[in-house]
Amino acid sequence: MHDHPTRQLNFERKDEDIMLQTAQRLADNLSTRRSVRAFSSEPIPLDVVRHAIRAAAQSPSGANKQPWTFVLITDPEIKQKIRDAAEAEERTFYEERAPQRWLDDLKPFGTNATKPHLTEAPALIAVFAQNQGENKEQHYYVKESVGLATGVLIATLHLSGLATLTHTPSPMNFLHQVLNRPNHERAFLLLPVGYPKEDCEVPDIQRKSTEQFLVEHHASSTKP
Ligand code: IYR
Repeated sequence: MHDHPTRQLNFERKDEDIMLQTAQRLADNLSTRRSVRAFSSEPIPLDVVRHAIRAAAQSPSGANKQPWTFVLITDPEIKQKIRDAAEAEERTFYEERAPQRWLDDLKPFGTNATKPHLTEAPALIAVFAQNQGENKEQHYYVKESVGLATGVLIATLHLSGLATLTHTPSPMNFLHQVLNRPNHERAFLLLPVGYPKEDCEVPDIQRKSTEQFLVEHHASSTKP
């Protein structure tokens, strides 16, 4: 007996061959995900985005507080306001604030203060983290929780056939003002969403190989 209410877990047990096939296919598919900076302005099915946001909101969170808000924007006027404010911030970043080492690290991406994707992409999702609840309830592991949800969002959008850019203009407080968010929220990430422009090119960069990021420990009798 528990001292808290419980209910039956809804869990589907799968055959091992299906498990392996599923994991392999998802990993292969996700290996084609790239951050896209050149978007077609072709409209996208917004219900796909809404389902992806719903998928994101199923992520685990500290004490199940679900400390996230997703703002979906297609209004061209709001996109323009966001672009203007983001570009103003980025100009000071590229011209004044960024240390040379950071600018050097960004060279392979060819980024600069001009952010056409913010008006060209048909949709923007602004992700907000709730520092605390609406009525000042305590929230826990807020950045971790919102980061997890954002990962699920990006993966779901990709697997559904939409490209994204993980964009973190810094500082991003302008999003709070432009989108008129309440005090307990702060901007976490801005995600342009859409189809890539025809003949879209991406930086020629590589991902690490599995042995570079996976460390395993097993009982010595366990053979790989
Ligand atoms: N926020 C700037 C700079 C920038 C920083 C990192 I770390 C990136 O991975 C990419 C860009 C910009 O958006 O241009």
